Amino acid sequence: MATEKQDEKLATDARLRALEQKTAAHDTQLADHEKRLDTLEAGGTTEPPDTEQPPDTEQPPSGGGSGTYPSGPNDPIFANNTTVTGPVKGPTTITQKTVKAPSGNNQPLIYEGPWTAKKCIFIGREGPRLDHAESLLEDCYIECHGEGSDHADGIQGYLPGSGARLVLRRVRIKMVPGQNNCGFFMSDNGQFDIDMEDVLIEGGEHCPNGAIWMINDPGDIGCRRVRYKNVEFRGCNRGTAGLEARNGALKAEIVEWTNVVSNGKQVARPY
Ligand SMILES: [Ca+2]
Repeated sequence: MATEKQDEKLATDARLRALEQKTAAHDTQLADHEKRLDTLEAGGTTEPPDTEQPPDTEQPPSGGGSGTYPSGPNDPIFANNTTVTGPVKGPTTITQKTVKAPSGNNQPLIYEGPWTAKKCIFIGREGPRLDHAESLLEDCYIECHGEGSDHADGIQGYLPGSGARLVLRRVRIKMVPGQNNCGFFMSDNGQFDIDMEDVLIEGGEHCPNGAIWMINDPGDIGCRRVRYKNVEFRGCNRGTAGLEARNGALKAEIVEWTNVVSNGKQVARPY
């Protein structure tokens, strides 16, 4: 069971990571400026500095994604849902629930797996959390936006070394403007096994770590296995559809790569 202290540590760790990323970006910019200054002082000319890519402001039309995920919170499949106040703690199975966090609460809307959610809506500051064993989202809509000092994720994986597995079938994740981190964030050496079919993750332009982040570093393997079938990412700006192995880290095993779309374009299987 997570304690408040553990939760505080998660929030602190997330803030530290965000600051480290900002610091690294500033170091790169500073080095670039120094190099240009050296060149100018030596009588040379320089190109204008690299500018960051502007965020995506338009949502491109579906570029071949499945289209079989829920259309939104008003999709008829949710017509008989009953509302519950989160967070929901597992192990548990919930069906036809609309889970909302109480005011002021930024706990994951469902966590302490294994958990299963079918025909559910999750709306709040922090989406479902993958931690233990195998969890399933089927016919679900998730909408998140962070507040205050949050680092909100549509779905996050957190439990170092857990090796937990998450299966998504017909799931739509929407990040709306706020204090967000990422649409789908697997990190902290969770070594997760991710299986997605008929999934849309959008709102990456509202997240500093994009629509999906499953980037592996040595000693920090967020994802060890992935299956993508009919998945679409909008505003994705990290790795190849979220995947990257940096500095010789383990490459995630790709079980299947079918119809992977990022910002309206097919993404080729990287290896
Ligand atoms: Ca988070």
